Amino acid sequence: MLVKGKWSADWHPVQAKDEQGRFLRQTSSFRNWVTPDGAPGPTGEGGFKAEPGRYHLYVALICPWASRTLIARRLKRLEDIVSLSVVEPALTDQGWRFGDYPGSTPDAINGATYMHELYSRADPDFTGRATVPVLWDRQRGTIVNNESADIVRMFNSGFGTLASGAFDLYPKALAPEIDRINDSVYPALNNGVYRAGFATTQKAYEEAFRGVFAMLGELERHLADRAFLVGGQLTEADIRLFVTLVRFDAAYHGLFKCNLRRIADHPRLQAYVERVLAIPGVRETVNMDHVKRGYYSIKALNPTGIVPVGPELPWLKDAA
Ligand SMILES: N[C@@H](CCC(=O)N[C@@H](CS)C(=O)NCC(=O)O)C(=O)O
Repeated sequence: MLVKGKWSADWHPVQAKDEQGRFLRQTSSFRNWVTPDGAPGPTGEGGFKAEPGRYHLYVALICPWASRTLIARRLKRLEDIVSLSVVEPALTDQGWRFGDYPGSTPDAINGATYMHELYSRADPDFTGRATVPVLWDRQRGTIVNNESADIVRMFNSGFGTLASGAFDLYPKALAPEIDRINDSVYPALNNGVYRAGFATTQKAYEEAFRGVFAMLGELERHLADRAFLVGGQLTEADIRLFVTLVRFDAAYHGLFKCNLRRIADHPRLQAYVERVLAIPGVRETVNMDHVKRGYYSIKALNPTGIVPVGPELPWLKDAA
């Protein structure tokens, strides 16, 4: 992580934990918003007007949070408006690195080798982890926002008429229900799998494990008479659930010890994953090689770095 803008090698994925051994995720620290006219958004300051070619998105294909933003960028047809860099799948001793691993790109905008260079460029005193995703402003040479939930909403409506595509990912009428679902799916499942995987006590692990499978059961029931989570249409709630489900059998079931059942054992969730994957553009954002290589490179959980060959995922072909 960075300490006052300098890289500190004293890094460990389970470093942040509470006194019960529970994994704690760092809160995001850049919270400005791109808006059609540059007015301030719900948090942060103004001055970030939507303009073609001004903003750049940094992602890791292993990362579910970054993948949310990648899907939203594609569905809102912002690929020509917001450019993209993809880091290599394995976290190095200096965090995310740009390179030539297949499916990765160099940093054509800032010429950085490591993601942390962008954080210290944006804030020379930054202390914290250099996480993805990052939305970068080329004009002001700084990070606009590093919170995926915000970036998804910015891509949905902050770019005004520069965005197109048939989706409204956060329709006003559905917002309360979307927020309600997000608020229960995030702690129990999206972050719950990490809390199981990075727990350092049996109690913390079991607590997270139970939450994960209770939520999967609840969602399996919820989807009995619905194609999507809210309002019969794809919304951000689906994007946020999908990125976790699509990684589950290949990464969380084994490495994070979430092994009571697979998604493949939940017929409705399995069909739901396939339904979302069939939406044009979504499949191209999923790269299972990056996902497996990335998760299984976490040394604290897998010291040998050996990447399992399975499981077979017939419903998913690499396309990214
Ligand atoms: N709140 C952030 C979380 C992002 C996050 O935790 N990203 C992870 C990858 S999945 C990361 O970059 N970790 C690097 C590190 O912790 O050093 C968001 O949703 O955007």
